[in-house]
Amino acid sequence: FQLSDEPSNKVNAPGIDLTLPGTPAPLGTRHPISIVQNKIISIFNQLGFSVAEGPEIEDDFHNFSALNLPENHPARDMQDTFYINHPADGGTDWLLRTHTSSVQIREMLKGKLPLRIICPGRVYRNETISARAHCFFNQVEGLYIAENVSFADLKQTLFYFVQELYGEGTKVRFRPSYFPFTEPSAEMDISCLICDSKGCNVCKHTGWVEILGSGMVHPKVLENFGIDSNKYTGFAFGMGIERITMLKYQIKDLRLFSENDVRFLKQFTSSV
Ligand code: 2U9
Repeated sequence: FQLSDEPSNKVNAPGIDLTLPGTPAPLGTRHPISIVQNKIISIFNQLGFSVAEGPEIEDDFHNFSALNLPENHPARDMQDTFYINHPADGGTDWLLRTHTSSVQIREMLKGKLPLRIICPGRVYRNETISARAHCFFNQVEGLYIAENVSFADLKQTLFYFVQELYGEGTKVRFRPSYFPFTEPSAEMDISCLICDSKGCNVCKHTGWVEILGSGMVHPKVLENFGIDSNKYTGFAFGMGIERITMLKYQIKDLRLFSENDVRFLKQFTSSV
């Protein structure tokens, strides 16, 4: 190898100008759902929650029965399940998970307590596609089981989450609700960020928008796994990431998330 002071012929060739800037490499951007999912994960990481993942194709036990939703329970109808029956499987009723609670069930089956996890992932429901509904969407569900976990812990955890995600000063309120897997159950609203609670279409002129469901884990769910519900208690929550993202960025149509139109996608930037 020899160093040469002579510039190469190519560099000197006519029409070549080394002072011109290079061709810019097109940079991709993260999908808004990924941006918000990463943000949610990092907030709950600060609170000691770790991420758990599981399969999208599930069986009846992990998606329903283990969650206090026995066969013929009317609440099963609420979820419009996609079933997959393949004769080669010897009649096993496979289904596409309708929530990521099935992942929490898999973690509970490992038998280690305390448990403090969040489960992000895609879920499926047989719904007609519109601006407000889709047959697949993304959820983050959370579960915390330990000794002395109270409803006050649930409220403070979700309050902190909202301050981090939507900004300090965002108000929250809890309304009583019903889920088969939690008792008591509550839905949480935040003060409307679109109109500063003055009243608009998004909050239907109430000043509040619902963002998640939550509750204390039903003792029956704990007992299903041999957990002593007198010694251990827990709280759980679930939210749709699309909904959270639509509120954060004022996106009006759910279908934009799955159409892959770059004019939409390139508007989002993130540090994570
Ligand atoms: C276990 C025990 C309890 C998870 C929960 C909700 C309330 C809830 C919905 C929000 C909007 C689903 O995406 S959505 O349609 N979820 O309201 N989810 S409590 O409860 C659990 C989970 C696992 C073992």
